Amino acid sequence: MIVLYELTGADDRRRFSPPVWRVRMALRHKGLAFEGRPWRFTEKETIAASGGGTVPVIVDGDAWVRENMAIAEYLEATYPEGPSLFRGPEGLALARFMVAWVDRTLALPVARLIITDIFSHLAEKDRAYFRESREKRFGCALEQVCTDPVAELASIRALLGPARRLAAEQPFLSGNEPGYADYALHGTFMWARMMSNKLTLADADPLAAWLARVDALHGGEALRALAAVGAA
Ligand SMILES: N[C@@H](CCC(=O)N[C@@H](CS)C(=O)NCC(=O)O)C(=O)O
Repeated sequence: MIVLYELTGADDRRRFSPPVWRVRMALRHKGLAFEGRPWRFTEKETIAASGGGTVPVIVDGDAWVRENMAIAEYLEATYPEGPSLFRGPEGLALARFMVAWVDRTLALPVARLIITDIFSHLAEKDRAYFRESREKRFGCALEQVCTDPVAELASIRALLGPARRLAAEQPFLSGNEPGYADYALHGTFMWARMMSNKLTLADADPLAAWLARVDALHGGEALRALAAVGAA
């Protein structure tokens, strides 16, 4: 069975990595059986055979695959019989764009908004590593990273504009059916909601309806995970 290493907080059920959520949804989408294995920042040696120190990592028989987009493409190529994540080369291109857009545009501001909440949910053994590495990245104490959460949230909502426009015109970012382009953005909302209550959408926001549609997919995979940690 495929193993997926999943970044977790102190509670094993608090799986919060955005790219890992993309892969979890992709595995469900393709109907593949897998075991999600809790992994923490300081357990680098456990995934060393992947050639890197970040998750997602999957192990499928002898194959170790890392990097969410590479894993999605691996799953699509290796298990063509399951429902497609891309539905052709244009869908693959859209998914690649969506991954790049989310990673380059949204990851940093969302991290700023929720960073102290992330810290508060981490396992004790991960805290010093997280504080040191993120304070180096942001150039200040975690507590100083977001001085104006109201302005940060407004700015994130504005950044979501292109996805909002798509969501107003079609049920999924991938079109009439969900695909990896949807999971690319959905992972960010899983990250935020598993760890914090600060990333909210207005009720009338078309993205709120889109999020509810993706949350309900695959037997309510996302909803179950949120409920398990008291987040939904
Ligand atoms: N480009 C990678 C990014 C992976 C990544 O940065 N993962 C984070 C969790 S969201 C991680 O494992 N970080 C380990 C660390 O910071 O030491 C992908 O999309 O798979």
